[in-house]
Formats: sequence, structure tokens, C-alpha cells
Amino acid sequence: LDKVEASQDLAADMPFNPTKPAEYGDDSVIPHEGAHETPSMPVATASTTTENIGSRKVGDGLPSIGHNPLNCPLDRVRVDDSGRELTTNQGVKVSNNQDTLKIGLRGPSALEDFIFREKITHFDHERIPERVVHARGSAAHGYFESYGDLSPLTRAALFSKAGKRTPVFVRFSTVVGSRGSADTVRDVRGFATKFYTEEGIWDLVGNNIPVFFIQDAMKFPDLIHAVKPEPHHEMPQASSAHDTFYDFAGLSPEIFHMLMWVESDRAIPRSYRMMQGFGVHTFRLVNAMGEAHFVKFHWTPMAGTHSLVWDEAVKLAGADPDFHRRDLWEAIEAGYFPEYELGMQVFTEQQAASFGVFDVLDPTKLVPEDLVPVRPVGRMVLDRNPDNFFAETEQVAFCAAHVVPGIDFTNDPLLQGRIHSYIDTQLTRLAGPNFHEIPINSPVAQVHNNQRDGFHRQAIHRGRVAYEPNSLAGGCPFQAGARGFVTFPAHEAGDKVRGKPELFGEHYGQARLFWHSQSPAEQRHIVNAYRFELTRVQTPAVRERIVAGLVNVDPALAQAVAADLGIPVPPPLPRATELPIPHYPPSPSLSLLARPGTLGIKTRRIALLVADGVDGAQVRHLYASLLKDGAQPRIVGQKLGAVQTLEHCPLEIEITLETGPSVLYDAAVLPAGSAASNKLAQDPRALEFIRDQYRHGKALLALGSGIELLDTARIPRTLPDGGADPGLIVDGDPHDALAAFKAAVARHRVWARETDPPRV
Ligand code: HDE
Repeated sequence: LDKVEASQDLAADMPFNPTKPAEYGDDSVIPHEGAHETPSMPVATASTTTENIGSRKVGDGLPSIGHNPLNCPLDRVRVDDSGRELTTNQGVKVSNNQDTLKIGLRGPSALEDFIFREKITHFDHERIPERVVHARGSAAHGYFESYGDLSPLTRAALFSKAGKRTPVFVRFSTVVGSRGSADTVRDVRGFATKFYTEEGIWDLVGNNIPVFFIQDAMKFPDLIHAVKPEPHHEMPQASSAHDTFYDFAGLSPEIFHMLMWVESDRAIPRSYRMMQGFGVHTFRLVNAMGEAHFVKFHWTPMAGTHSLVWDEAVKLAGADPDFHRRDLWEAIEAGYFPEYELGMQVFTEQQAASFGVFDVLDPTKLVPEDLVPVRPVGRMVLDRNPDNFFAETEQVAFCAAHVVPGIDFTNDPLLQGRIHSYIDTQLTRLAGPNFHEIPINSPVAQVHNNQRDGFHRQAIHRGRVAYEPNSLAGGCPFQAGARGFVTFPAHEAGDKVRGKPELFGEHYGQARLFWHSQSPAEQRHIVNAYRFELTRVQTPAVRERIVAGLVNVDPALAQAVAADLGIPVPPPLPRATELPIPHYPPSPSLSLLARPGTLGIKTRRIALLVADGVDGAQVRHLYASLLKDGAQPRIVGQKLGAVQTLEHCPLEIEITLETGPSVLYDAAVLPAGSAASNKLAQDPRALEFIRDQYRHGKALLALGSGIELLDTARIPRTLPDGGADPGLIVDGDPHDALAAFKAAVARHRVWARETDPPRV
């Protein structure tokens, strides 16, 4: 006690606590050696991962790879703290950032402590509301490059000549989940692109599915209230598999086309880099002569369209909830820039009228590609990760109303409602009308108008005139006339009514088209998805109503789902129109298999399972070869550290079976080395790893004693139909085997392995 009192007396007299010199005194203002690393500029390699590097832009504020000069306007607001002293928001240098100001070391804090108060006040207010939908997202910078001159169709500046580049910022998202929800849930994905054109911002705010749930904006709040977590207990998170969603769905049969897409593998993409994007609505292109065409926008990924499988998606949500975010980030950091081709389906109003069986203003309908082919018009490359998630990805404000001269709306009643909703939502989310001045939202085109004031105004307008017409400022800023946005003068006439055209009442023709255009594996997945979702629904009548709707789509589909739910097939849902269900010929482009892509094994994650006694020379050879071809190999072991190899040269483990489970990899290798194979054969996690690889249709390469490991894991050597399994490579010759393995990885999955329930 004496000692404590003595030290307290001592403390009272001294400015710093003498027993903790490291936290106080001069030491605290100088960064500790080792604790303060000079940020490096790592060279991107195929194995670059977020686990081992920071963004290469940290350090000098300028991106090296993928630098896009058109994005330079953001440079003026980039902040780099390297080598700088800490300051308050007022720029006053802060001497001590560890202790509040106190009256005596053990005394109360002083109200005067403006440094503490500024810091804590800012912290207290650092959250903003998440987006009411599409809260969970990831974004990247890049550019759009036009393939040619589209001026006969549109006067939009970004399409004015071949090779012209326009900066873009793209945000991918899920719809239902909160900001922190998992990436791999079953959901529509948002695909929103902000084009910073010289004539202003064009936002193409699309989804990865070409149609929508509802036909009229009036129903949007109901749809979202139904699909979001139920309001009494806020469950389930990021999932449509609950009663309220399917209750709404069964009573809104316009949903059935979109529902087919949402139950398909489109709703569980392998990667944001491997999914299509669609503008959904019919828009208008308008040329300089004022002539208009209808248009549907399509994004097609160069990496091909690939999906997860459901069991994998569920496990991934636990293994890495950031799976898609990480995948996008890592691909860009490694220099494999995601690329998409922009395509347009262009047709005239007369052509649209001739389609007859569907209305192009109905957003639950697509225009089949055999009626109007997709014409490629440019490519988009995403070559730079954001510097700051909040400043860019969170604060970006997309808006369906942001169009530029040459692009115009149609009367699609969903689009018309969106024109209002997006600006409106930003007023709350970004707190006021000046969100266009947030750097990520500001156009590269100049802004001149008489809008003034509001919270957080950045622009400093000069002069006394803030109105129009004026003479005191020489009439400036003056109207641009034909150089500005001129609304297409569509002729409109009609009674003021609430209702919809008769053709909007036909809900099943295109749902059937989608179903008949799917491969057998995709069809199986759709049935299984309905089974999963509807099994989670608790109310039998709600389940039955969905199956009754499916009877109108295809009786065989309804039969399969009903059998899985253990119910008889109900009578078909009453239809909203007497129009017959139109027949469309199957359209191969609606299958994910239609686009294998050109990426091969690049960016594919491949696990090499090792333990003590592994053939190290073989592992090193395989690793180097996969890396050279752009894959991301990982040495996966039972625990961190090195394993001893056959040649007594230690091999470092990169990740463990526990932290890097099977679902994180696109394929796996079981190298030779009997001691290693024996050891792994004793480890249930290794066997589970191999079984999951097999169950999820992934390529497996087993060499030497690795082949026995396959047997221990009870992996069937042949397909259920007795045929050879093209994804199971157990060839004796390592060279041929590696080539066959790479080919199998590039083919993505072996769907023919699937049985229900799974064999493994
Ligand atoms: Fe959206 N939607 N939406 N939506 N939407 C929003 O805007 C809305 C619709 C889409 O990454 C919100 O800034 C209405 C179709 C994407 O920031 C909100 C209707 C399509 C994103 C809104 C629709 C979309 C949003 C929420 C029916 C595909 C994310 C936060 C009339 C073509 C953009 C925000 C981002 C976001 C309203 C229907 C795509 C509330 C009223 C159809 C990709 O304004």
C-alpha cells in the first residue's frame, strides 16, 4: 500500500507515468521501429492476395498498374498520410493522441479537451444509413472503350468513335442482405455502371438478370418489404427463403419469369467477373437528327458465365463471407482486369409492335436474341480498386434518371418510378441535395446552374446572380438548346387511368422459354432451389400457390417440385388473361453454358494438399506451372509451418485445411508421397475437403499415392452413368495429367457427376 501511495504521489507531480515510458514521453510521438512500415509498391503477381499485401496505391496516392488518366479528378481529394504528423480536422498538430486532458492524472476529464471532443464526435457520427436495397456491394474503377461510331443511332458522346475511352465506376451488389451480409447468398446481383462522359454522367443501373419481379414501380416497396427480413424478428438475413416473400410472389404471378431466373444458378454467380449485366428496361437511343430506336443493354463477361453450386454457396457464406468482394479485389490487384463487352439489342418501335406476344415496356419480359441479336458496341475494363471503401463504394450514388443526350427513357412503368426513387433515396442516405459534389459522384463535365446552398455545399459560386433569366450576369449560365438534353418528343395520348395493358397479363410464356432453354443440370438446380426455398416456407398454402404457378410454367417442373415437397400437384394458378401462353423456341443464349469465356485457368484458385513426406519436387513443379498459366495455387496443409518433403527440402504451408476449406478452391491436387497421403488419409478434414471438391463438380488431379487418397475418401472413379469422369485426372504420366487437369479446370465443373442426393 505504501508503495502504491508513493507512486501515486509521484504521479501527481509528474507529467508522465514514469513506469510506462513506452506509452508516454518522447517515445510516443515517434513511430516505433517495426511498427511503422514504409508502404511498399508490390509487383502484382498471379498469387497476389489481400492476405499478404495492402493496396499498391497506399504510399504515393497514385495507382501504378491500370492507371487511368481519365480518373485523375479524384486525385485532388486523395489523402496520403505517409510521413505526416497527426492533426485535428482543423490542421492543428496533435501532440498526444492517447490521453484525454485531465485535471490531475487520476482526475476528471476537462470539457475543454477540443481534441478529444472532435475525435469522439466524428466517431459518433461516422455511420450513414445503408442502402434500402443493394446495401452489400463492391466496386471498381475502369474505362469503357467504344468499338466504333454509333452516331447513326445515338448522339451519346461516349459512342462517337472507335477507341474512345470513358472512365467508369462499377458497383456490384446483392439486393436483399444488409451491408455486412454474405456475398454468396441466393439473390439477384446489381451491376451498376457510372460513365463519366464529357457530356455528363450516365448511370446504367442494371442487374445480372434481364427481367424484374414486378411490372410497376407502385409495387416495389411491397416486393422489398416481403423479401427483406420479416419485420417482427428481423429474420432471415439475406434470404428470400421465407413465408413473406413467397406469399407476395404467389399473389403476384407477374413474378414467375423472374422467379425462374432467381432459382437458377444465375443467382449464385462464381464471381462478379463471371456474370452478365442487363439494363432490364427498354431504353431509347436518339441520334442528332432526333430519330429514335429502342434498345436493351447487355454486359457479357469475357471470363464467361459461371456459377457456384448451392451446397458450395452455403458453405462459402461461412468460410468467406467476402468471397465475391475478395475475388474482384484480388483479380484487379493481380493485374487480371475484369472485362465485359457491352452489347445492344436495337429495334424500332414498329418492330416492337410486331413482336405481338409481349410488350417491350413490360420489364418482366426480355427480347429473345433470335428476334433481335445482340450487337457488340464496346468493352469495359475494370483496372483499379477503390482507395477507400466508404468514400467511393459506399458514397457512390447511382441514379436511373442520370442519362446523357442520346439516351432516353421509355414508358416502362417500372423505369418511370425509378427515375424518381434514386435521387430521393440519396437525400436521406447521403444527407441532403449536394451528394453530386461528393468526389465519386461528381461529373468530369462542368456543372453550371443556379442551384444553391444546402448542407455541405462545396462549390463557391461567384457573383450576385442565382436565377434565370437574368441580364445582370449576361444571361449566364444560358440554356444550351439543341446542344443540351432534348427529351424525345414521343407522341402520348390517353385517358388518365391506373391499370396495365392486356399483354402485361401474360406471365408464363417467357418463364417457360427460360425453363426450356436450360441444360439438364441447370434444370435440376432450379428444381432443387425451389425445394430448398419452399421447404423453408412454413405455411403450406403459400408453398402450394407457388407450385400452382409452376404448373402454368411447365407441368413437369411443377411435378418435380411438388414431389420434392411431398405434396400433390395443385390445380394451376388462375391466369390474369385469356390470351394463350405463347410458344417461344428455346434460346441457347439463356443457358449459362452458352458462354465458357476466354480466361481458361487464369485467376482460378487451386489447392495442393500436402503433409510430411510429400513429393516436394512435384509440388513445386505443379505450383510453378499453374502460377505461370495465371492460376492461384495454394499449398494447403494441416497446420502452418513447413512440411518435410521426400527430398528433405522443407515446403512452407500457405494456408490450413481449417482456414482454407475446399469451397475456397476451384480445383485440387493430391500430390504423390505415400507418407503424406497416409497422414492426410487419417485426417477427416482432408477427406471432407476431397469429397466437397468432388461433390461440387470440381477438377481433381491425383498423382502416385494421391490416388489412394481418392479411394480413402470414397470418390467414385466413374460417372453415375458409368462413363469416364473428365474432371478426375489420375493419369500415370504427370505431364499429360497436368495438361488434362488444366483443361478440366478451364471447363469449370463436371455436372454429370451430380446425383440427388449426392453420391459423396
Ligand atoms: Fe433499384 N434501387 N429500384 N433496381 N437498384 C436502388 O437506390 C428502385 C430496380 C438497382 O450500387 C436504390 O441508391 C425502385 C431494377 C441497383 O448503389 C433505390 C425500383 C433494377 C441498385 C432503388 C427499382 C435495379 C439499386 C437503393 C422499381 C435493375 C444499386 C439505394 C421501380 C435494372 C446501385 C440507391 C448501387 C438501388 C429503387 C428496381 C437496379 C431505393 C423504386 C429494375 C443495381 O433508389
